[in-house]
Amino acid sequence: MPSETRAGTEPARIYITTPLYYVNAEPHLGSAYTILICDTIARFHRQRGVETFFLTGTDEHGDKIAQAAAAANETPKAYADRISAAFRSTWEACGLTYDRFIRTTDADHVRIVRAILQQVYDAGDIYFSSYGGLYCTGCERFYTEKELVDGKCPDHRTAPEWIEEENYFFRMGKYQERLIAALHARPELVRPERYRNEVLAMLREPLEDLCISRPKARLTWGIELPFDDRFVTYVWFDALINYVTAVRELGAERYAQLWPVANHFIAKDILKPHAVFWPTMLMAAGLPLYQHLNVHGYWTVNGDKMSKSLGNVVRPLDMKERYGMDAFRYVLLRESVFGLDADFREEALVTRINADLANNLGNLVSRTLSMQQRYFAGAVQPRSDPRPEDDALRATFEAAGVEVDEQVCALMLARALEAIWRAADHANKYIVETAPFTLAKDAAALPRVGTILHNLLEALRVTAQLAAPFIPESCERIRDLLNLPADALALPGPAWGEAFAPGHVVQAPVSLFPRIETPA
Ligand code: ME8
Repeated sequence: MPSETRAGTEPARIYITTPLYYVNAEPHLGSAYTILICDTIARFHRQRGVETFFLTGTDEHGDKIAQAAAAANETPKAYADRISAAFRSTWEACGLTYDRFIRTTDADHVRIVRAILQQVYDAGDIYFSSYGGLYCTGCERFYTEKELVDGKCPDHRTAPEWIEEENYFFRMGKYQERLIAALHARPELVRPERYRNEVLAMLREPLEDLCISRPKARLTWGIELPFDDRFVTYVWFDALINYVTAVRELGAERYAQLWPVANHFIAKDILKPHAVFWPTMLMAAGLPLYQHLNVHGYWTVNGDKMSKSLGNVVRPLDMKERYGMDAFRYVLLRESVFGLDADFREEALVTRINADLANNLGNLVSRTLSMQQRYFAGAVQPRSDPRPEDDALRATFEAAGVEVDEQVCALMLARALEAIWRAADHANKYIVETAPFTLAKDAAALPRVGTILHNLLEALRVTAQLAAPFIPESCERIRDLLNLPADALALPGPAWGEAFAPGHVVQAPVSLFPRIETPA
């Protein structure tokens, strides 16, 4: 999804990935947020006829998982099977439209990791050496003294252990200059810009080689190195390769088409592996770089870091049950700016649902359909005698369409939603200004009432079309209420005024977004 993309010139394809979530925790607000962004962007492109491939899955090897399995009294495989299945069933219940759910224990992935390791080893970019260093088990990586804060891992706030052992190393340092050059040649390789700047700042220090093995004496839960069976692969060298595995398995032609349009979505916590380890690994394997690494911020809950110990973990299925999936999607996408941190508060969510979904969009649907029912038994009337206010309404929706395209391509999903809701707001004001409920008292004015309602049905159709990637279920219900065929929300679709033939019957309203009453 190049940002230079504009309406009408979308790329013919896009490959979208979430991180592969560790199976040491169940799905939560954070993992849900990234996959919801990906799902929205995948739906957006699909709706415009762009071929999309959307990947998610689970990261299952390494110390962290082996320890979580031991704590749960299970074998690592049985444990990974169980939690991976929980991710899959949660995402399915959330209606997410990924094309493959990959597991790092999948046979095709293991085969491709081993093939790439062998290739990089044969090319001389992996060597054997002894190394002593400060190792954080939480991060599964060695830290330099400089990276520690008060002698502790900045993420886990625990003191790393000194570990000395023989291991295999990837000559990552060799690729430092090439990586810097790539970041300069392609400024949008890592975006938004603040994260590109962070990566460039990391690269001002000499880039050390990367330890990519763990001796089996310490860890057996991993992919065995193809050139030394006494070692397993470091979990990041294994997991990152999933992005290639998934499209290689589609055959040479689709791989060649999809890999160059790879768009990874992650949060800032895993910037270094994705912006430094991964591109240098790709260079060593002789593969092109991804198109964009899209980095979003971190969610807190009521101002606190989300954690099991604080008991403030927000679960997507609880939110779905309490408010409906679309409402949860809407609020996460509307209340965050891509790249910046955001804070989740349930009261703010309720306020948003009531204001934007129940009042604004919900009212527009119910007022329009109930008048259509009351005055014309649901039958659409011809549009006649257009007035300036009718043209203004159409122009607002046309402009919203252009803005949605631009904002989604620039990852500004909240701004895209704002544009749609501004248009819906205009439609509500159009009802007040044109006052069809007053005009309808005069039989001679009924043709004008028919025209106004026809315009409002168009407003509903276009709102559903534009909002479909964000709140898909509700937009399908609107389409259904309008009695339009299954493909009616695809873009570009018919021009304004041409979607409803006179005599077409629409349904009576239902409440799409009930108001949420909060205890006084
Ligand atoms: O890092 N706010 O997996 P992980 C926003 N297995 N996003 C959040 C979040 C929060 N509070 N918490 C988590 C791993 N995320 C590796 C990835 S990829 C080859 C391997 C989301 O389960 C966000 O996408 O710790 C973040 O980058 C990811 O979960 C980390 O997931």
